[in-house]
Amino acid sequence: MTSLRLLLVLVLLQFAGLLAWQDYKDYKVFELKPQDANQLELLRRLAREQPHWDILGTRRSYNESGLRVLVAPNQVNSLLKQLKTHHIEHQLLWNDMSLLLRQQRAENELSKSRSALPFIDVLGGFYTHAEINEYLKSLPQRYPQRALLKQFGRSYEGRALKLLTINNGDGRPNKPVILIDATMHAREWIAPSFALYIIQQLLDHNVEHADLLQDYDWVIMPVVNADGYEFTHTDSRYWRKTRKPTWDPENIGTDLNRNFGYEWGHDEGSSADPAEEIYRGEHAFDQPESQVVRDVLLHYSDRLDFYLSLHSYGNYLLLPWGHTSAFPSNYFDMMEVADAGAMAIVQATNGIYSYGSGYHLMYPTSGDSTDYAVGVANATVAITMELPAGGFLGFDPWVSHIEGIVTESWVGVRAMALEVIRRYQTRS
Ligand code: 0X9
Ligand code: ZN
Repeated sequence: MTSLRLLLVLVLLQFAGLLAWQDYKDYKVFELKPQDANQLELLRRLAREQPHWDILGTRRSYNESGLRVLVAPNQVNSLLKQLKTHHIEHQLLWNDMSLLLRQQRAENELSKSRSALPFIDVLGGFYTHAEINEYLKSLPQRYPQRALLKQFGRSYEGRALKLLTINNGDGRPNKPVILIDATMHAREWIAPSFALYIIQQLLDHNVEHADLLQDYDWVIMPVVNADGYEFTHTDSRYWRKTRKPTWDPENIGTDLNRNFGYEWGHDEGSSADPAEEIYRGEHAFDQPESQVVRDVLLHYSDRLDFYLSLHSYGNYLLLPWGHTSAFPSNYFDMMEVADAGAMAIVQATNGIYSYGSGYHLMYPTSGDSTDYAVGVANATVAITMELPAGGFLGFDPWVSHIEGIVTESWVGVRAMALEVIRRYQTRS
């Protein structure tokens, strides 16, 4: 029966694939091993100049090994030439990405078919935006005193952007707020899974987590970039940006995390070129999805103690600022919060997170959401959490990895929230 089902899923996927799915046939994955800061910088430059080479995350390390680059078959020769010219060590890791993606899709579909909407098994699959919304819609009925579903707007393609507020049902209004969003970047699939896991923890284990809900309301938005995220399920697994066309007919999409209106538009940390993955848009907030996050942040700005934006990957807790090497005035308070999270994780699982300013630790960003949260929306603490890498390119954990990642991450978020509560709860 199981193998018959698997076969059916594979046939259906094959059929769907004919319609839209980019199958990444013969796309190769190379591991690049920069030996020093100069070589790393060179790779970052190449990654920007060669949008066809998806050098995924020119961050400092990938599990302490190299950087991985996904290249189309017709780009392989030019990549190899550059690597040779600059003496950059490298190794072919995978010859045909389509095989892996097909296996991952089959694993996900089979695993998801075991639960029926509106119930979902967060640990048993990656869900689409439509499925997540259906699940979210069911929560206020199931938890009438404690869960409230809100909508601040729609995506460019018209998808409803939902957020859930969770409280302990004591009826006390306007408590200070812990606000979490996820999936600003479409391909970072572990982020919405983790947001859903947090929702389930707070709703189903409310007695165990009474300390988190006593004096605080939680506001959680699992999918910000709904169009991009849906596109990664239906068309192209490694899409990052939104799906709104740009002025350039050749290139669709804007990086939402470069589109926020605080210190927007610097060439250090964002790009004016729609071909690039960090394209910032023509104006700050010219994307409906960043407008929604802006409006949510501003709505809660008089009581926003903690804003957490979930991304992947890299095991980082990144603090503002992204746009300058300087630090916000309460930087060291934020560091204590990050420290609490990192310490809790290392104790629980030996997982290692680095924490500090995003500018210094990862790379500069102009127009990111945490800079806006602190610079304009009055957030006391704002952190970008880069969840652990998974799967082959970091963005693509297997279903079987979800549980390990989200349970570990929850230890960290719980500890950070408790530290925020300990430090700032007098506001309530
Ligand atoms: O580039 C981003 O938007 C974030 N990284 S990701 O790999 N998820 O795309 C990092 C943003 C955090 N801020 C800084 N690094 N300054
Ligand atoms: Zn991201």
